[in-house]
Amino acid sequence: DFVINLLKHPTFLSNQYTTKFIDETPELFNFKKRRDRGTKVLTYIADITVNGHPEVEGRPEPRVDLKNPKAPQPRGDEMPKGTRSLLDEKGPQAVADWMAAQKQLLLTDTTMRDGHQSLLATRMRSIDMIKAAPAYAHNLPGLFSVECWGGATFDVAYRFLQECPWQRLRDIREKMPNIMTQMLLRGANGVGYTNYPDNVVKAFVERAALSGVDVFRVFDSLNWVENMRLAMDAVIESGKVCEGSICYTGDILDPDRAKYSLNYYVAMGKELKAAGAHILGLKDMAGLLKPSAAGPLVKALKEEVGLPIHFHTHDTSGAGIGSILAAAQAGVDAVDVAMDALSGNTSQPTLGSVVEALRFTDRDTKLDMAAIREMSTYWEQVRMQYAAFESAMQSPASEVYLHEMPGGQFTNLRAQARSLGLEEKWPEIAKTYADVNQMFGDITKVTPSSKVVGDMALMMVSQGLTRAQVEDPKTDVSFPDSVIDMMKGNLGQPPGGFPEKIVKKVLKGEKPNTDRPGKGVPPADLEKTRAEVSKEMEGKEVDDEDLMGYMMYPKVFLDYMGRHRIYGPVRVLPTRTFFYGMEPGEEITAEIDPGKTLEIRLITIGETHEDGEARVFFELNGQPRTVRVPNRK
Ligand code: BTN
Ligand code: 3PY
Ligand code: ZN
Repeated sequence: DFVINLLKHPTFLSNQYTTKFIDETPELFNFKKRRDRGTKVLTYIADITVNGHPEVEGRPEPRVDLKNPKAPQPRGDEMPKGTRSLLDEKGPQAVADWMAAQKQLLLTDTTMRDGHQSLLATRMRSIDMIKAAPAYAHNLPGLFSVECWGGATFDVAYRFLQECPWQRLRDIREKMPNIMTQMLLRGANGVGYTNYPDNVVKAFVERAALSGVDVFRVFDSLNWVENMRLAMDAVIESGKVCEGSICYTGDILDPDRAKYSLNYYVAMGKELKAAGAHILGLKDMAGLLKPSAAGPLVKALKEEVGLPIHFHTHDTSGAGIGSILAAAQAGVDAVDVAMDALSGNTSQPTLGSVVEALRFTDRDTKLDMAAIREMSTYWEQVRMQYAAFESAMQSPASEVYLHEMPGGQFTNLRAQARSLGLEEKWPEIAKTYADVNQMFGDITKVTPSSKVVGDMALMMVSQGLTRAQVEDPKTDVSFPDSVIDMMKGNLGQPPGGFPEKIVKKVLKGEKPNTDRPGKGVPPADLEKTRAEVSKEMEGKEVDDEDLMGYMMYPKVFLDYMGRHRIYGPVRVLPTRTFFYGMEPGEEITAEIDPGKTLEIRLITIGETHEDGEARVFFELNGQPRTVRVPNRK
């Protein structure tokens, strides 16, 4: 049947299959009965058990005695009221007003988004999050919000975790109906790395609001408010909370970085208020806002903009809690923190420590420390399962004030440098990143502009090019595509524009587009695309969530769907099984539908026959099952 045909096909055996391959190879469909989901999941386990998962190969393994993590018990039968209840009953302006009126410092827990994005390469799986959601709802209903969506999580869910990001959102929402969920939206770049047509951005926001996002933190990677309006309007129209955000870079106390001054940020804050933001986000994506600067900045924004302020930072330098406390003293309304076990370094500052630091003060968060410790113990066990994705960063590093890399990029770029054999040149990469920033006119560096700066820096270090050489009109330089794209104006314009000299060199005299990038782009024909994607998937129905997955990442989405057809709902597997398969004699359970569980026992891995296939023997709900998978080892 299909899977057997597929598994035997030389293209699959050589590990080069894609959805296209499946679709362009009709002989695969010479089969009669459809495989049930149980068999598909067994096929996945067999494949991983025999061949290993490519993503964890050669990486540190989790401890062998690690048990499947157990989430804290939700306390009490009744669902306590939280911020979501307020949003539902009274709307987003009431949330903002309530926020401003609170004496206590409000906290957003970022563990399920930026926490693992910054520490574990965004690899946390839905099942580990959904298990925690009831305990959040019952034991920590005083949280302002739980950031659990957007940023890099959307792409990584499809691409590496073989799961649907929308289903993650719906499941968390269902199990945590009382606390606001929060997402990070890259303005006109959606949850991708490039500008999307206006109607796609709008449709994406509408769908995200319907599927369960309550607070949208909207930013633009060049701090261009013009390029944020569309997304902000869509959030406001959806009746959700619009957190228009300033990306913080430089140092307001440094007279040599006059471009990013206190006045600059206040002016941007006013623009965001005029654009309709309910809350002002202060997004310090690299962790550059020093304790000495946080006070004056927050004070000025509070007084002159007048919106409630939500401060986000990263603890890369180790000074994060200092900045949070200074911001709290200056009257910031809410801050982002991560549960202790996923906090610190490139992640957010430590939730429990902020709660303790403010206890018995007028900003006391009133959160339950016992519930926090219990939750963090769970996250600690969860984190241990992802040992393969831990970064090399062992300690905070003040080097961040030199390179200004966002928390999510820092460890990534280091890993990229390692894979290019440039690990020992890291200090040079950090310095070059700073040089590239100056060469580009001193820009805010956050996805996607940070990726452009990183691409350029890696290119320069690997080719031994200096800034002077790159800028010299007489030296021939072949620029990375992302750099050409940004200089063309496809990510919009930074304050003051890009320096003419570099634009001229990169574009070889071609004129850039200095309008809003989405302005000239015709709307996507969504219904036509839906029909095409459906055809591509054998007539399968394409709902709005799938359509938006495709619009953001066409190839990644189709590859995901192709694998889904073979392996089924692997999202239900425990994380260890997903990455490492099973041991002979091991037994696991997986809830495939609410109340319907698969009891899976791996009996033994049989021989690999001449056809190159290994026989793997299971018991599925007590019934013997044999699955054949190609042995690619
Ligand atoms: C990817 O690398 O494309 C995502 C990881 C999932 C790959 C699955 S794991 C089982 C099967 N065997 C492979 O070599 N690839 C798929
Ligand atoms: C993202 O865009 O994913 C970020 O986390 C930016 O800070
Ligand atoms: Zn961040």
